[in-house]
Amino acid sequence: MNNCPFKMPEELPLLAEKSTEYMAYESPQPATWCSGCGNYGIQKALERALTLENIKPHETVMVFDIGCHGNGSDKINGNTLHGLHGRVISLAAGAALANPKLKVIAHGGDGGILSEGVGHLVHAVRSDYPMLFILHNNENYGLTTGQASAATRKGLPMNGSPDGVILDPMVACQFVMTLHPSFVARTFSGDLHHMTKILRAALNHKGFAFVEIMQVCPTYNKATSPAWFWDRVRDVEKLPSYNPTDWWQAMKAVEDLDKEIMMGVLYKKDQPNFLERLPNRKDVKTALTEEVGHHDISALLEEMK
Ligand SMILES: Cc1ncc(C[n+]2csc(CCOP(=O)(O)OP(=O)(O)O)c2C)c(N)n1
Repeated sequence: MNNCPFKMPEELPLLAEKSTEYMAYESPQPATWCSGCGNYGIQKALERALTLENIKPHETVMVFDIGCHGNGSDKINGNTLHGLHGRVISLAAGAALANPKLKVIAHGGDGGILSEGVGHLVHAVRSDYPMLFILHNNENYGLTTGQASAATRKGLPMNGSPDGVILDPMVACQFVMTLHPSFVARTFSGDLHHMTKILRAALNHKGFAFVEIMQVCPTYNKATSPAWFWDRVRDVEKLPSYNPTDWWQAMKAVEDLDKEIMMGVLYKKDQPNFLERLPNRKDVKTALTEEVGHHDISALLEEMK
């Protein structure tokens, strides 16, 4: 068992040179998460990934769902906003389609995204909207104090289900794989280096990049801990014959969340994204936001009287 697995991140020297830019994402707001919460690392990894990809705060739109992770909206500098619980993907997709020149990043929890807003996830994957979506999977509804979500492990006593959860958990990556996505990745909130690498890959994907971050929740999720994850996570990049363009191989890799948890870019394919497929946007160089004009409709309104 590896309780304190220190890894020297290979981006560190590069990041040191970029320290001023890295600081551009720092917000003056104090963090309000519990001690040991995975959200600290996730936010830091995102700041690092954006900096290393030379994306400036003003070039981003970061949309947060309602939840513990959503409290990150004022803890990072950039164009940030909060949506309705479970509906973050549709809000972010609107921004991504209106102005594809911005880097749109949506954050959601397993509670809101795998239940209330699951329909939005389904159609965002099918549509291949040009955006990054980060699933903060702490396997419970954190902000409302630890109720079972669709991702909570079977048998675990939770607030609201003290005798233990009676259903099998939904495996988020497996569910997304069935929708024939263009990018699926999984990483772990305890591994800043791996999260940064995966978020960088996702930021470079032109369609809907689905990134699940297995997130420790020391307050409400007693099933997993950093040590529990370190014992189980396996990087597919280190497997001799892993091919992330092989849908069947990815389907098999994603299913186990108990013994060997596969991490990395699990599946990707290149295809025209939603905007590239739209016939009426073909060869259009401007963004919708640049095409907004003022139109006088008073005559039309008069006609309708
Ligand atoms: C439509 C709607 N349903 C429920 C709520 C109450 N609510 C707010 S946050 C939250 C829990 C969020 O859990 P999750 O999405 O997993 O995010 P986490 O807090 O774990 O990061 C709930 C149930 C709400 N605000 N709106």
